[in-house]
Amino acid sequence: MNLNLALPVGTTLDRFIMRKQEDFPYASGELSQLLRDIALAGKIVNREINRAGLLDISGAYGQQNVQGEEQQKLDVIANIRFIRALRNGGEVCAIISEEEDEVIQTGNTKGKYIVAIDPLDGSSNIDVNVSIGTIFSIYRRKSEVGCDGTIEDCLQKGTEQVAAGYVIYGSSTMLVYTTGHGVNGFTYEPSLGEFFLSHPDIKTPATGNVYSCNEGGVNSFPEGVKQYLNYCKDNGYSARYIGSLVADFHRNLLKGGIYIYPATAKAPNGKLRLMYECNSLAFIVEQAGGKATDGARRIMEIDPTELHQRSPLVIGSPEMVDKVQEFMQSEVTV
Ligand code: P6P
Repeated sequence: MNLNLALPVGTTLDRFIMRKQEDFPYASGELSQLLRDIALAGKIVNREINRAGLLDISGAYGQQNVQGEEQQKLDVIANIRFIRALRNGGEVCAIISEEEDEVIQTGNTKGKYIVAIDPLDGSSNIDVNVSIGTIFSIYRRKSEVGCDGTIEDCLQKGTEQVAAGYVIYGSSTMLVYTTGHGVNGFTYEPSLGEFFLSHPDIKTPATGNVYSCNEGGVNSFPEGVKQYLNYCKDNGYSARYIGSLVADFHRNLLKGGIYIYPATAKAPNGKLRLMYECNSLAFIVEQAGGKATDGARRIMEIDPTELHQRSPLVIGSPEMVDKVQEFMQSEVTV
């Protein structure tokens, strides 16, 4: 199988998916169709975001989500759009969404896949025109087809992911995803309604000099994280924190760097969600040569027990993640 067949920049997403499927003679096309369904929803959400300032769809929705966070109108719209695309696509039997308390059964009992999704992460940035993103993971169901997805189908370790990706709605809109054979980035051309391969076979630099962390909570950070942040300052690193995970992650993925959201007094288990933020980005970063831990354990080895459980996250260039771990371990031995 020529998995590393390099397709030229400018290849459309559709053609890329089709050619990659040819590398798997037994692939029956469902995962390919599922990726297309996600791309379609990303195009629709992109259009809504770009019009938000003109229509009354920005700002708060007036309700809170399962996390107790103020839902933004575009959060709700994105959630509806992705659920509808996945339901209509027919490949997904159940969905975990940041915006929904419980598992969403799509009614596609023959669907082979589960999707865990944050439909619009960083949405508090919508009104101030900062990049935001959709983050997703795809798992194969463990239960037999023919019935609803089960909680066991949904609570799978990150190592069980068959695909993961994100859509970043920024100065340009990009879809970046992996199916376990490298990471590829596609840039959206709205005038043509197509995603085109623009970042083939993304590899993250082994190290970098950018650290992304909200140091407002530093007084309650673990000692090892505090020491690592001081190490960054002593070595003249640059602090870059957009407050939008997908934006910080994407920059660090391409240029090298590290994103840290540790356990804090306000978020004793970290703020970010394991199933549709940490695992998704961990799969991508590992496929690009990077690392993702909770400060000690590999993110993708964590056994989930709750749909919306949180985890501390240390993710990015492998040498930088290792350095954090060094400080965290020395904290333990002190
Ligand atoms: P804080 C957005 O709410 C988010 O989930 C990530 O996108 C972002 O990196 C983080 O939380 C920001 O959290 O506590 O720094 O405002």
